[in-house]
Amino acid sequence: MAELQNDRFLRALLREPVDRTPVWMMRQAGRYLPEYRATRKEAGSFMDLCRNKEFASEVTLQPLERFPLDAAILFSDILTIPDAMGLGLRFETGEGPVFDKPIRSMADAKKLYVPDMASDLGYVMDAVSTIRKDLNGSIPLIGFSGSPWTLATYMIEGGSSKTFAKIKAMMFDQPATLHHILDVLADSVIAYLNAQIEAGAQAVQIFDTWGGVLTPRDYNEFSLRYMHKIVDGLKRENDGRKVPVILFTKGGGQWLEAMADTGADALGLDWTINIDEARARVGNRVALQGNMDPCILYASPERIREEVATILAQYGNGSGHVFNLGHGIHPEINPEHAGAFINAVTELSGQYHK
Ligand code: 1CP
Repeated sequence: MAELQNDRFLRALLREPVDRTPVWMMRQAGRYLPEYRATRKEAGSFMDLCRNKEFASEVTLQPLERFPLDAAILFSDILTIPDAMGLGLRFETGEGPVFDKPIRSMADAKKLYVPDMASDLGYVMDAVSTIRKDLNGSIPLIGFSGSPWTLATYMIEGGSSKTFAKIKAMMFDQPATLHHILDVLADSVIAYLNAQIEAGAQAVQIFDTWGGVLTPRDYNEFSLRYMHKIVDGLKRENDGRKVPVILFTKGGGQWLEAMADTGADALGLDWTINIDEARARVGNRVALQGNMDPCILYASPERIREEVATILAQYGNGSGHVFNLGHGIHPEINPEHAGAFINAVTELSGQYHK
């Protein structure tokens, strides 16, 4: 495999020296881009977009044509795993994801199985290898998965939730059922991410979007424990290069030390913690990714640049920082504001790496 032209993202995740702070945006391919909306229309539905490797590659590359990003992320979704388990996934317009066959009992849970990566999820691996080919050695490709806890919220609630009433009732009243579900999911995520790595993903991120709704005790028992199992089961090197693992728990700022104990290479931060404090707490154990409030992108380009400067100064000198938003970019954001953010990072960060 040819050398990467730009590997500062992978180097920063491993806390190796870089010339400037690398940057990418969660949800960088998506609805805020008119070209994405056009391709999605052409594809028909969101899942049709994910299942077609040419379309998936096209939308992955769209933000790279606009902005000098240091990483690409596979265009897919975290819900591909429960979909492959036969739960009947639909994306309703304006309503988000819906599962026709949610998991509510031990009898339902016992029917779950680890999907076959080739026959059930081969389309994701085809997208990974197509994107790698189309990137042509320019920047690294990130693979991803949801955390078992986050996937289970959708599978048990039957879709998005604000209260997490059903999964929490199961957690309190039928913990053995929930543990069974989480265990099958952890094994599925290990197989899924290893298959993405073998297909060409050069780093992987675990999205624990809903871990932050748990008490510290429940976070340890129902989310972190399974992410630890995943990190232990991942292939950490491929094609002669380390494959860094990023763990992102939204709302997880209070648990960084425990998250670092999993052996992940980097932790994703949302905007509810100061990055200098996070750095002081984790020391040299992990790199940090984040953590600008995505709502700053509604402000003026000048204000966006100021915020970038503040976060860069807070992190301070040296490698180990990947600049990102603290969560995904919102669909209403003006792409020019996203550009102002990315340019600010590329222009202002060199001084911290002399
Ligand atoms: O076009 C559309 O209408 C679909 C919108 C959309 C997009 C663009 C969905 C449905 N998924 C995606 C792509 C996606 N999802 C990516 C790749 C694109 C990129 O990052 O550039 C990734 C990494 C995800 C991950 C994902 N999906 C997460 C974890 C990250 C996060 O934002 O917290 C979650 C929670 C989902 C579930 C999901 N899929 C889609 C929607 C609208 C949702 C969220 C539903 C909810 O809020 O509960």
